[in-house]
Amino acid sequence: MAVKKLLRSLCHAAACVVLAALVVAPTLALAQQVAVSAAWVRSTVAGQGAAAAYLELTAREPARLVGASTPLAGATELHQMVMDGGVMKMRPLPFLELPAGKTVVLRPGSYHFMLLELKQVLRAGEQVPLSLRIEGHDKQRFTLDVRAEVRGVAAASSPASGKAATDHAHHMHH
Ligand SMILES: [Cu+2]
Repeated sequence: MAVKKLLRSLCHAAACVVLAALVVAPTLALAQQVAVSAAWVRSTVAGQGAAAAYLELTAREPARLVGASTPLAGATELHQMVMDGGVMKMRPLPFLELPAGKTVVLRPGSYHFMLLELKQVLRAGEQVPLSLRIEGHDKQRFTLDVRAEVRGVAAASSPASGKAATDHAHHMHH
């Protein structure tokens, strides 16, 4: 029994070392290939279930922004604002291309992350941890951790509550 247990733990240790070599080392190198700046999230009021997040990315090598997550939201979606019959609407995007050397800006009225199922009110001045998922040109994915500052902006002042209001707030942000 003891030998079997020891073998199993050795196997796990070996697997960990291999994983660390395969995943962690390239991740550190890859993370330096994309610079993130000006990250911010719109503040919310009590009962509001969604908030938009914005930031700027500059990739050294061609890459793709494929998603994000934060412990403060149940889900995070990448969105794009589009004109549809004269009305601005937003739609989910599977990814956003990050051309080499070009700064891609997520800003109000354009690309943004939508933080959904918010677990708390986001007050101006607070920080929201965001984990950005990026896919390198070699299809290897890695995570970039950034902190977004919560900013109070007039458009975020609509009072809202409940599920219906969450959807309402979702659209009020744009
Ligand atoms: Cu949106």
